[in-house]
Amino acid sequence: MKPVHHAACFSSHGSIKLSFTGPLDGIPLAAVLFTAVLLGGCGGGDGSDDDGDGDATDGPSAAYRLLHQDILINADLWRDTPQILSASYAFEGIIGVDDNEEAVRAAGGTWNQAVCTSGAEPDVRALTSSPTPQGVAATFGYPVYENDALPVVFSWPLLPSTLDPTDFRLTLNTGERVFPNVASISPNLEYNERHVAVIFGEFGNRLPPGADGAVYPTGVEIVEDDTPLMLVGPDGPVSAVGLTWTGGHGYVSGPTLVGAKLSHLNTMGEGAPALFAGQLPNDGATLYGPEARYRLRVYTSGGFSADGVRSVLPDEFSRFFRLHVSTASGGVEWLTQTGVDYVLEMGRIRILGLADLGLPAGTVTGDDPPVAYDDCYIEDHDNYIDIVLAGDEAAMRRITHVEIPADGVYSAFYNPGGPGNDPTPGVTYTAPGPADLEPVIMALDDPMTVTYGAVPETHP
Ligand SMILES: [Ca+2]
Ligand SMILES: [Ca+2]
Ligand SMILES: [Ca+2]
Ligand SMILES: [Ca+2]
Repeated sequence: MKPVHHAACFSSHGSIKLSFTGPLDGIPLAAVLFTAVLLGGCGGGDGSDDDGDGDATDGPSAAYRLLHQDILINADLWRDTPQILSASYAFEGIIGVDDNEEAVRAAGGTWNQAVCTSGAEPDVRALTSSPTPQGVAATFGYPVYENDALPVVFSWPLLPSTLDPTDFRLTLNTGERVFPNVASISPNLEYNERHVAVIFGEFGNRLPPGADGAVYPTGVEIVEDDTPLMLVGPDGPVSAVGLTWTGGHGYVSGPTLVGAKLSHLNTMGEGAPALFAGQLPNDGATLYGPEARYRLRVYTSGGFSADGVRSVLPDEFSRFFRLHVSTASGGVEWLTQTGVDYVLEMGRIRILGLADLGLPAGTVTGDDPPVAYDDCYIEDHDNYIDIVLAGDEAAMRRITHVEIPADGVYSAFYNPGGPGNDPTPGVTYTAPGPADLEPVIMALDDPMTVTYGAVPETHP
């Protein structure tokens, strides 16, 4: 994980409602928000010393509080009703580890071999998916040490200020009930995302179900705490208390698709607070220009990576995916390649590539070498990938499914507990995801999104 510096202080007292009446660009909003935070001033008015060292006198880190303001812009609704779409025990013991190979391997993580085209040293995120305790403190509020992970994937965006570890009661196969140590919207933190609560805690081990001594979660329930978890639907916030999920074990079966939604490409809500915008902008318009007209966003049950560590690259559509189109005669045509005009009876479809990953190739930031699509590429490692399309709307309406064949010439996806490209012999890593065929939700007429927001009050 890239280091996140505590550059901002933020008063949690008071907020004003914003009503969004016109087109909004997420990037300027992020800049405005960041300015507002700075104007809000620093100081221990809430009794926390905000030094982020995680001692008992600290509240959650300032960065965490900045991230958990209630702002949703053009966030997708993935179903008609509030639901948990998945909550699989993801991976074990690798969250909160010092960023060196020895420590990561000792914790059961992995450390990739990676060579940058530029000759530069790889960012540590290109080498391991294990974040440091300090990195966890920035995005989850407090440091944790060798914790396990579980993403709770919702059908509607959540109201970040209501998200706490006390919202999630897990039942283990032993009958024990546990709560996580921390919870965050990270890494699904753009204003048009925020559907996933990632929780870290002590949930189990890597032994398979049925083995002597195996410990793993069998279910998750949203329970009522002082700030009941809220999801935001078409009529505003609703309580998530009582929602449940059972099953799912990352060492038995890897991540899958839980949604695929086709929309007119719209960058409203792209972006995040500046502290967290290292891989932004990463939208289809930024990567592919004005030809990019449609966004087929896939939503996943866990992190998606070719090996658990390495980023998915914007030019890797055909490595992982194909699209199903229903033809006028009732048959199925597969769209498998980027940069090809598929000419159907009802018009043309061209797959430009993938987005919501990282920056476009060639981008230069500071003293870093230009971004390249290689082993050292860093994406946002969240639960969304966009398949960016050009062509005719009538043809788009014939897209029925996104498929992950995960076989033959197609690679499977691993969550961040996967083996990497140089696994430690004898260590159990998470399993690859299965073949998957996800029906496409048509959102060309009704975009099925919500916007809801408040920003910290400024003090003139
Ligand atoms: Ca809560
Ligand atoms: Ca993203
Ligand atoms: Ca994005
Ligand atoms: Ca993403």
